[in-house]
Amino acid sequence: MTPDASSAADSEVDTSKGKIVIGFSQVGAESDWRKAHTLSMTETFAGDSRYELIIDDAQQKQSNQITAIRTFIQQEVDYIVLAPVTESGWDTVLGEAKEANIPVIIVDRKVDAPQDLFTCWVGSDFYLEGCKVMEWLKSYCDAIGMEASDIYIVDIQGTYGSSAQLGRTKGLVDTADKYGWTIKASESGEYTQAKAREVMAKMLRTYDPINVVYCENDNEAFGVIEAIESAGGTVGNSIKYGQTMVLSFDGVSDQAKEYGRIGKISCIGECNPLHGPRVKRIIENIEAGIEPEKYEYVDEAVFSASTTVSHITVDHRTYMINEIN
Ligand code: GYE
Repeated sequence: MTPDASSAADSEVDTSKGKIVIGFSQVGAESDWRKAHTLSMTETFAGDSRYELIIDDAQQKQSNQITAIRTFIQQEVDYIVLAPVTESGWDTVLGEAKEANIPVIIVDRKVDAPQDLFTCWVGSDFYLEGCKVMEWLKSYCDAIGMEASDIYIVDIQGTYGSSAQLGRTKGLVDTADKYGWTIKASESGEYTQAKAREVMAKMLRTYDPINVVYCENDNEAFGVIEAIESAGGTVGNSIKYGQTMVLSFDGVSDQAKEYGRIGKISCIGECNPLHGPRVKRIIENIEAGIEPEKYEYVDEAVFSASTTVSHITVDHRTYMINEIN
């Protein structure tokens, strides 16, 4: 934790210096993406003496997030920033923040609460991310002459009920339906390497063949690769010749980039965690009397080291496939 960031447990917040006090309820630290997201927030605000950032780590529990928000309300913070673990279950506590006249900025995953209960949301289009990676798979399979009937996919899902899981799973399911692919199994790896490894090891014992593993984040991909390799398999693009293809999302950590470069992960749908500057811009606009956009989507790329597919199209928009750097 940085010098200017304090814990929600310190219930006294000093507003006397005229600082803008932000209470940030973070989901946890389950993945490299999440750590980069927290760092983006601390780096953005800790270096700026006009702000005080209070961070609460909810350790994946919505009940902890609700408690943190109630503490922020008691502390009379100026803004609440919420990175919600799941979409549902926020109406009551957001109503309390509204009652207290504290603007609530939602980041990353969405809430399914009525729109008047929060100020705005900024994050990624998770459904689009899923569709992009699956369109890459379609173009790749066409290029190597792989029939739909020869593709056997398993889905290592994210935290159930989170926008990232719901959107990425739907992107997979809709595209698989469109092209007649079989999804043999779906189970949550909870966005962690350890859980994904365990789930994949079980799937390898239960289903045969599996030639594509759709991991809903990079940390899950790391666990999946360990499971496949320790069962004697190899990962890569040569699914025609017995390899298992790993697909994933984020593209944030050095390890994910390295795996992308050497082809252990065949395609990565970028998910951008750098929300600190975006939240700051939103707050500065609100302070200046400018109403923020209700929903702000971040533009994201698709990465693959393979040059077999140069571009894909989703919903009439074309995306170039980028090299990983
Ligand atoms: O992809 C995953 C993380 O909600 C976008 O959560 C986020 C997801 C991200 O733990 O790595």
